[in-house]
Amino acid sequence: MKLYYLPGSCSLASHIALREVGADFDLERIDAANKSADFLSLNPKGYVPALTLDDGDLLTENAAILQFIADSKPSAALAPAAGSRERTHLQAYLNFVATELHKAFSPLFKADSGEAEKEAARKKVHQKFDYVNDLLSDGRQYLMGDSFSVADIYLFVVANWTGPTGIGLDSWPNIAAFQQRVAGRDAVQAALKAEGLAA
Ligand SMILES: N[C@@H](CCC(=O)N[C@@H](CS)C(=O)NCC(=O)O)C(=O)O
Repeated sequence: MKLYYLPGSCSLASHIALREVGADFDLERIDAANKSADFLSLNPKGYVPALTLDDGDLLTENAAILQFIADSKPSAALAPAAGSRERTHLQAYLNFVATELHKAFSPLFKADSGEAEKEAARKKVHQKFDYVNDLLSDGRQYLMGDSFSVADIYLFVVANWTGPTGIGLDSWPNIAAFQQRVAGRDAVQAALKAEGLAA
């Protein structure tokens, strides 16, 4: 298996999940500003994460890759059983992080976003994080309760973007505590280190 990635981007979630399940994988960093013809012919979508499997198949889309990785090692318990009601809740969280939170941040990382667009993006990020902070206010450790899942990995990665965007986590103490909990995991530290991001 090989994971194509950009340091600290959403592909970090797939990277962490691979380490959580103890997968045997290679990493290849892409050059976002100058994507190689090889990468673009492999993945015409042109973005990461992209995971090539040993039989040559290519998986894309973080929410799908994360579930594939979780299902590759059920004993790691990173996702409820496929087909279960709980799995649908997990998919809802993955979808929320991907389409609401992740995409809310996008204008803040684009060089051509204007200040009005960035301000609207910050407002949206605040609304989404208010929701997550409220969710975590019932004392649960993770999105699904006390069971750590691939949705938490994705949330951790996106919440980390409050650092480089200057948003910070001061407004959301429950998310800040969640970040500390997830950051303490060996797989998370190993992935951050491998991407040159460890503190
Ligand atoms: N729909 C995709 C979006 C992936 C995505 O936004 N990837 C970003 C990094 S977080 C990327 O590769 N950006 C570089 C680019 O698009 O050139 C998914 O959920 O996996």
